[in-house]
Amino acid sequence: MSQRATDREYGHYIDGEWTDGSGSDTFESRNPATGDSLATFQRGTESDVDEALSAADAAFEEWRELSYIDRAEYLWDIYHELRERHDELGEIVTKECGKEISEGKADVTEAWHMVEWAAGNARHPHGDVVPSEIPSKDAYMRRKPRGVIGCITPWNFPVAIPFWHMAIALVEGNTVVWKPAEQTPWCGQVIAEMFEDAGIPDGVFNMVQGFGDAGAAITDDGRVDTVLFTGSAEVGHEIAGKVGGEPGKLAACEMGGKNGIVITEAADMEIAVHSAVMSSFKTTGQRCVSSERLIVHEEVYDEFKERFVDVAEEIAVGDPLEEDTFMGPAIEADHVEKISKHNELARKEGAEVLVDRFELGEEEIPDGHEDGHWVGPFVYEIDYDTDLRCLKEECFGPHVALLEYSGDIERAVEIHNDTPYGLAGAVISEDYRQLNYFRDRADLGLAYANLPCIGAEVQLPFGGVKKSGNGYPSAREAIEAVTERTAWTMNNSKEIRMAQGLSADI
Ligand code: UN1
Repeated sequence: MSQRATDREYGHYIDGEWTDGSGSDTFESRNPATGDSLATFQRGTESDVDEALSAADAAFEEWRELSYIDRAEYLWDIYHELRERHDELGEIVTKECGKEISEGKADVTEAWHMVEWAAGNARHPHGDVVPSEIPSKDAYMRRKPRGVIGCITPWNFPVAIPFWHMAIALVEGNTVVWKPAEQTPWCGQVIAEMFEDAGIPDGVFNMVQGFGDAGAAITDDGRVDTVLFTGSAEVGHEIAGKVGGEPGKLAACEMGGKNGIVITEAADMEIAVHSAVMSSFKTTGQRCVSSERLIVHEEVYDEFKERFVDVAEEIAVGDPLEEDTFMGPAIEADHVEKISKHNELARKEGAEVLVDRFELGEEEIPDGHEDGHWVGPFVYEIDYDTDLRCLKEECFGPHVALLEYSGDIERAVEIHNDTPYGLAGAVISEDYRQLNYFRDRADLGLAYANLPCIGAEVQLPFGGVKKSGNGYPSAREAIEAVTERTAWTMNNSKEIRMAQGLSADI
C-alpha cells in the first residue's frame, strides 16, 4: 500500500485529490486476530462530506454524457487489477476483518465478478421496447442515471460490497460518495487508490473515511439522490425511514436476518450437516446471510444433532491467515460482548446448551494472538415458542439454535417465517414437493435447496423481505435503485391518436 495522503496517515479521496480533510481526529485500523494496529486514518467530518458531495454533484453532468461503454472502461482497469492482485488483496481483507484467508480471497473474487457484471452490462440493452395500442406510436422504457449516489458499506465484505454498490452506480452514469466501514478503512484506501490509478475523472468517485456521523452527513444531504446501504438493521431502518420518506430520494437498504435452515425427514444427512456447519460458522457467523436457526424434523433430529454437535466441538478456530483454519475471530471487542449477551439471553430463555466454546481454551489461541477477539461456536436446543426473543433477534456470531418440529413442511415453514426478518434460508430435502413449497412460501429474498444459505452469486438479486431490507442495494438489482425510468412514447404519423380510445378532437 502506498501512502498517498500524508507521510503517516491516510486521508480521504475527494475530487481527484488525497486530503487530510478538515478534522483533527484520527482512528486506527486493527487486526482482529492480534489486536495490532495496521494503519491510522483521518476521521471525516461533515465538512469533508460536504466537499465530496459538491465534487460529485459538479462531476455528474460530464460523466453522464459519456457512453456506457466509455464509463465501463474505467471499471475494466479495476477488474484487471483486482484479478492481478487477488491474493495480496485477499490477505489485506483477512488482516483487517479477520475472515479466514479463503474467505478473504473470495471477497476479492466476488468484487471482480461484480465489476465484470457491471462493466459487461454496458454492452447490454438498457430498457425495453414496449408495444403500443396505436400502430403509429413507438413506446420504450429508457433508463437514465439518478445523479449522486451515497454508498455506506459494512466491514464483513469490505471489498465485494463496495463494488456491489459502486460498479453499477458508476457504469449507469451516476457519481459516488462512499464511506467505508470504520473497521475496514485500509480496504477503503486500497479501493480508492484503484479508482485513482484507473484515472477516473475528478469528482466522479469520492471516498470519505469515518464513522456514523460522516455516514449521516451523506444520507441526510439534499444533493444525494439515492442512498445504497448494506449493514446493520438498526442503522438501515433509520436510513430507510428518514431518506425513504423524502420525495425524490431513494434508499435501498440491505440488512441482516435471523436466517433459518429447514431439515426435513427427507434430507440427505451429509448435505444437512455440511450446509448447517458452513452457514452457521463460516466467517464466524458474521454474514448477514449466516444461519442462527436450524429447524429439524423429529424423525431425523437426534441423528442431525449428534453429527452437528460433533463438528461444532471440533472445528478449527484460530489464525485466519492459516489455510486450515475454519473460523477466525470476531471483528472487535464490543462485538464479542454483544455475542455473549445473545448467548446469555438464550440461556435465560431456557436453552439447553449443547456446545459452549464461547470462551476458547488458552491452548486454542495461537501464539502472539492473545489480544485477538476470540469466540467459538455456541449451539443450543430449545422448544420453539413464538415469544422467545433468542429466536428473533440477530446475533451476528457463531450462535445457533436447534429446533425440533413435527408434522409437515407447512409447519416447518411456519416456524421458519416466525421472525421479523427474511433474508436468506435453505431447505434440505430430497422431496421436490417440500422444496417447492419452501421456495414459494418461505419469507426470503435468497432461498437455497440442498445448499448452505451463504455464497450468493452476483448475477442474482441479493436482498431481503420484511425487516431485512427495502429495495436491492446490491448485485444485479442495484440497477433499479441508481436509474430513473423514462416512458418514451413517440408519434410516427402526422395525426394525433390517443390511447384508451381518448378523443383527440379539439
Ligand atoms: C453478507 O452476508 O453480508 O452470499 C454478504 C454470500 C456472499 C455475500 C454475503 N456472497 O455469502
